[in-house]
Amino acid sequence: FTEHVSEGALVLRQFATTQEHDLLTEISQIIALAPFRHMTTPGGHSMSAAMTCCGRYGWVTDARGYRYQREDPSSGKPWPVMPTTFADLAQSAAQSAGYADFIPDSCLINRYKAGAKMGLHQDKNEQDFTQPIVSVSLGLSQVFQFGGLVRGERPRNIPLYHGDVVVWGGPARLRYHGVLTLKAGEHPLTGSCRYNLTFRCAR
Ligand code: MD5
Ligand code: FE
Repeated sequence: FTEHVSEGALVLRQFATTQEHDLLTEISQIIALAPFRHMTTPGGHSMSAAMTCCGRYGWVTDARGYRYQREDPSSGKPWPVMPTTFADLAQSAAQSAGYADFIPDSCLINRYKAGAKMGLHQDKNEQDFTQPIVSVSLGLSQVFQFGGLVRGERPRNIPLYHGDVVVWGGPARLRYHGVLTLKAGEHPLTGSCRYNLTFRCAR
């Protein structure tokens, strides 16, 4: 079932549950090649969410700034290939939301453990803001904050559950957003964490 959160933002509840085991198996294969790591912001803070990537471009942050790059900075090697199950899921979700020509070239995988959060920010390191972003939530639920186009606007809180897929496009594409601190819990498939897959067209 779908929920319209705002103009351009569509929550597809349970859209990814049929592929849940495949998605988690693919994550374990990706992290064998490109392990989760806590990257550093340009301001010198360690991010509380652990991250890795797959696809042609990976999103990275370090003292030099935020950017996309072809190589995993931890290994110097290209990021793992984006699995077909990932790309197919992202494309079919985008298609359901009216973005028939979305071809993600990047997938950021965030792992949140109890206490981890992501402060309000905009995703603006991509070249083409007419392309949507697709996010897939797996494991523990976490409260998503959906803000406005300026940081000062009070965000709405939207809980995201295992299997939920969100398509952020059009006027929602550049909205401020974040996730509140993950509460401790246990999920039968992911244990004590939440994973989020963020599919983007970087170039
Ligand atoms: C997460 N990740 O739950 C979120 C899901 C990130 C990030 O924010 O940058 O890694 S992506 C949510 C998103 C993306 C683009 C636009 C909007 C939300 N929005 O308009 O609210 O780990
Ligand atoms: Fe974001």
